[in-house]
Amino acid sequence: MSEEQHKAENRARPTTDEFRAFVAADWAPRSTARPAQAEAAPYAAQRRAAVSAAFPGERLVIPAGGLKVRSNDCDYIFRPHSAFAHLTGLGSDREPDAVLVLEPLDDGSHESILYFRPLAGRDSEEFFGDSRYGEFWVGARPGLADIEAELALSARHIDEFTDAVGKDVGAIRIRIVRDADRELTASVDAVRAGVAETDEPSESEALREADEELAHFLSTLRLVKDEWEIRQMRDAIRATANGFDAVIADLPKALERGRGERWVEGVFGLHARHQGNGVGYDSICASGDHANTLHWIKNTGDITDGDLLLLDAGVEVDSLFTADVTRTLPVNGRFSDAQRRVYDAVYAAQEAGLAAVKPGAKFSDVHDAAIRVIAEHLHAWGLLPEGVDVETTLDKEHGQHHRRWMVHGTSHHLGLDVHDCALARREEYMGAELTPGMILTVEPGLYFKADDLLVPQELRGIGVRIEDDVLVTQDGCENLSAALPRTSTDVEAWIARLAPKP
Ligand SMILES: [Mn+2]
Repeated sequence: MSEEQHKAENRARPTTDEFRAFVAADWAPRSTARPAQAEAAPYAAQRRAAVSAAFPGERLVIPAGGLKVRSNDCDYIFRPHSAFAHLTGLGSDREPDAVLVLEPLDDGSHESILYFRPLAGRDSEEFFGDSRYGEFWVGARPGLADIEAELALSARHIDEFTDAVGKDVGAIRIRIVRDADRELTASVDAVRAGVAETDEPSESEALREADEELAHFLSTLRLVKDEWEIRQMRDAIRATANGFDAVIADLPKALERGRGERWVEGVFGLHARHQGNGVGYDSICASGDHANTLHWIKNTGDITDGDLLLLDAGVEVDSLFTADVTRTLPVNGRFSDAQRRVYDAVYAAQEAGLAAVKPGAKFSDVHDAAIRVIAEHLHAWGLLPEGVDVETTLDKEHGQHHRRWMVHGTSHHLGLDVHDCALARREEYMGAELTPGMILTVEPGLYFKADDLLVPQELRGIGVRIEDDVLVTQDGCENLSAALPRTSTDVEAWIARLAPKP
């Protein structure tokens, strides 16, 4: 019995044979209709083929991960590991404890096998008695034939996994994505070591390195998106734009009710949950000086007349692809002169960054272009120290004074994870050439903290970021989030349209 089950045991009711027979009987037969093949299935198959080609003759284990306890016998909503989602096409809340195995075949290719927990019979204790997996508690799951039809791969019961993964151990190299499921990884480690517990440190180091090569490959496999992934991103961004519209329409209420940041978080979250799986990361709803705390997700503050509201939020669609958009909004509908000055500087920096997004340019060129404009404004406003000009501050070894007011990078890859392709090495990321199909953010900002004595009084407490999601095309880029107004005057018109003054 797991600890979670044990904790719920004090509320369990004993059952009799008579009850078990009663609860198992007289249900309509289950449907024999199989689900249609998922739209994602052929794309997932192509990705698995790329993995297969890179690791011929090896057994590759990609777990979905298990349910995570929130407290006692309550779990968080399940989200499969991104590598698993990418290689199966399975999205929100599917399939806890499942494991994808690429099993090597004699011809050098692999068979894709999904080990998972299929629907239990109505004559089982699980059917009515298991609050974590039972049909009475969490609903029916697919059967083996359902999964095979949906995903176009082989499916087996999870109970067969342990024997299958250990077959011909020693003769076949096994690699596993380690961070998806700790327990399962420990069991596979034990299988590989051929012992019940831990093995020699040097050997386990070699195993770990082999596993890291697999994780790295799977992460970089997502650098260039296929057409289906690009469609998911368009959907996520469209839903995100709707969420921003809803927040703006509700700004008067956010000001009225107090704890306005929470109101904004809730309104965006409502639309994220309604149109997609939810938010792709905790929304940053930062009003006034809170905008200068880069990851302000507490969202406990009021929103008051005259504030700028920095909203950094993205809808994650059912396939788990997420948008990541930021707009900075004058909550009363008009930028003050100082706010507009900062906003327009950030806008100019973003324009420079967007112009740098094209095939053949380096990823880091986008930041270099944007940060130069930031530095130019800081210099023109007299904020850089005496004797530090634009070239000096941009010097990577001796300068960097501008980073006091924009310490973060301008771009990251975006996709299944908000910070996608996180295991790519520096030369594959910052140092790599932009390639058609890549999707990245362009998000410069300027942050003048309320207690920053180096900046003039009128700029203190102003924080601005503008963030868009950009697809690299054959000859430049497409701003996928262009539907959200971006210039200071367009932002004012947007607010006037959706939250007109009475
Ligand atoms: Mn971002």
